[in-house]
Amino acid sequence: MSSDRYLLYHGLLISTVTHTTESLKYARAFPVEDTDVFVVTYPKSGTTWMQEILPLLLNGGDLTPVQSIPNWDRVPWLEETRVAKFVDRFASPRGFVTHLPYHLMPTSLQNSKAKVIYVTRNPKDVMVSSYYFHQMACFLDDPGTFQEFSDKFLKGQVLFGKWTDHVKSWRHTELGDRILYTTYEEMIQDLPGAVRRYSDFLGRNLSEEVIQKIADHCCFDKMKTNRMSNYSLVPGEFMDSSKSPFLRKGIAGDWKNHFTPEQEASFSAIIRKEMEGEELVFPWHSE
Ligand code: PPS
Repeated sequence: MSSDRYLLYHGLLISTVTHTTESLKYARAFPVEDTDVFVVTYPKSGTTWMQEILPLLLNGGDLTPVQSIPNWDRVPWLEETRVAKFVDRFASPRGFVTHLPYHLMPTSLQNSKAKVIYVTRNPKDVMVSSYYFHQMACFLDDPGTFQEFSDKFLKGQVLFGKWTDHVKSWRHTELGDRILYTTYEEMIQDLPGAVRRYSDFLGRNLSEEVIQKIADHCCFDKMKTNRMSNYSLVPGEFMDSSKSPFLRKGIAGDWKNHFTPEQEASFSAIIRKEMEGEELVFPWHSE
């Protein structure tokens, strides 16, 4: 592993291209406002998708921000360096994304009234998506073979550590009804239904017409051609989309095109063992 590409923060590997020790400290000390909304994801679980959906939920379906502001400034990552530069000018209600585990979130979150939407995705699809992302993101180490990357993924030697630790950390919070759990697969299956659930959770009370407008705008094909969301604004020296586009396939179950039956069995057995006792039921369990 190339040491200048990553820093270690509480045992988690984090990219130095967008984070510093200071930005991570900043996130921890961040003064959360009661109206803030945090979308939390393990990487490659639907972050960019929610950066499209959330502003539309918060502004009642006005497409202006998603057509004029890049996703990373529209709904910034709490832990990245950029956020400190413009957060003072950010109008409430503010939307953030973060890949942080619960215990590294701002200490002010707990006593605020801020809300959290936690998005989970089938770890096998997360791994596949991340494998391609490592091929196109020039600031990350080459993933090696699929098997090598899968081994690293299961050991947590990847960005933001182990998938299982992340998911578990967010199941044991003191946030009560201020956290909503959703999945990438729920969005794939019924995007208008998912958007309606998020709208109700955030108390937005949006009409069916607006819900449908948001869902229509946030479909994969529209986002793929939205220059503010498809990462085409990022210079080729950082992301080489000829190797793999950032918005790659946008489906559930692509793992079936990549895992051998043996790889699938051993991957699933490890995840199942680490999730023992959690009694979580995810859409992909019935596959
Ligand atoms: S990151 O790097 O953590 O911000 O990546 P993240 O945005 O979480 O995940 C990228 C994957 O999400 C897919 N995506 C979508 N799928 C379906 N519909 C929509 N609208 C959508 N937007 C993003 C994206 O294609 C990546 O998944 P894969 O499987 O690689 O296609």
